[in-house]
Amino acid sequence: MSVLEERGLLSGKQGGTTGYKLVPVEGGGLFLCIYLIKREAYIMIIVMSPTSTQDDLEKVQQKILQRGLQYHMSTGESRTIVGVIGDKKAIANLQMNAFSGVEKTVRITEKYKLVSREFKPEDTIVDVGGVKVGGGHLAIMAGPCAVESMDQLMEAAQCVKAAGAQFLRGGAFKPRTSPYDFQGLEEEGLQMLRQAGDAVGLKVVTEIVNMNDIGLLCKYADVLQIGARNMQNFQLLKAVGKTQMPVLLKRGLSATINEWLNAAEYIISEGNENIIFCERGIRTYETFTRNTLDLSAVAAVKELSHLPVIVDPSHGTGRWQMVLPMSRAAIAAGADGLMIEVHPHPEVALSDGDQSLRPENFRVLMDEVHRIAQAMGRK
Ligand SMILES: [Mn+2]
Repeated sequence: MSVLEERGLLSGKQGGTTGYKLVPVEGGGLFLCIYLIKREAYIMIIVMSPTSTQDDLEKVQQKILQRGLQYHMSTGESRTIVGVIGDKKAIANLQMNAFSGVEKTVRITEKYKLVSREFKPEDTIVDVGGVKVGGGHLAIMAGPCAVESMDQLMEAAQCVKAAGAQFLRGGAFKPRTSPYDFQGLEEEGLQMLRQAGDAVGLKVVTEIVNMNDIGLLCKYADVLQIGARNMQNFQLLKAVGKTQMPVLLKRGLSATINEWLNAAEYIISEGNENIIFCERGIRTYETFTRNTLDLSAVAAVKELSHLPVIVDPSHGTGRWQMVLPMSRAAIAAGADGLMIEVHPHPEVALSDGDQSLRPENFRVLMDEVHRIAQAMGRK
């Protein structure tokens, strides 16, 4: 039990909207983040410098109390942290940076808090059964748009594994634009995915479209994908947030970066921080490409959040010819990985054949992407 719990200041709940979290800091020590995110609550973190004195600290504490605010203390090995909680205006007027011994203050002003880099400065690495996503690791997810048959899936799985991918993607539940399009093989498709993934040694990524299917999906998948059309299905977001399953959160067709980060906040606020963002293109006036792949979103998310972000240039462009160049660009822009549609025979694919790579082209892609990653010092 921590000091905070002993004093009855906080419940020791990890995750959720009220609690605390210890984050290791480079060079040793721990950074304590306290979060009491009730409606209208406002938080500022004061980081004391390693050379600050007890007198400095007492002056800071006095000032906070004088203004009618509360504080919570954390004394780490190398840093003392003061978490200030209370009225927004009163906190804004504290002007703590002027105080002796204060290294910096961090205000968490955005609506999204737990996903923000202010809350957690270090990159989050999502561990998918031993395969790491984020923190410099390169995650490649590849496979057909939809699971069609065991033969098709095995052929795809073998080829993407041989080329160096770690994840097999494939849709068993397909939320299609038209109700007359192929809707997926459902549980039979999930079984095939698991079987193919296990046979060649790949983790399985597949989409969840209905919160009632969570039990079923958790049984077969390693990563739950929330598709673009469900990015603001808040009930579904909360439901996956109640699990500890890694979640691949695609950006909505017309979602702003702020809305996307808030969608992730729905998941993390339920206690699941295993979230991977996936940029998959947004709708613009351009019609040559299926969507406009927004690679600037990669840089933005990296700045605003500690969570990993990967890129899907297949849906982002809708044209197989553009998948390789945009994959190179995505990795160069700092993406933590790629999601690529690969089909052994794109000409007979039941969905998204136009944007699916043939195995030989996927091999070229993997080779080039690895060379770019290497040049950038990635793992
Ligand atoms: Mn697709």
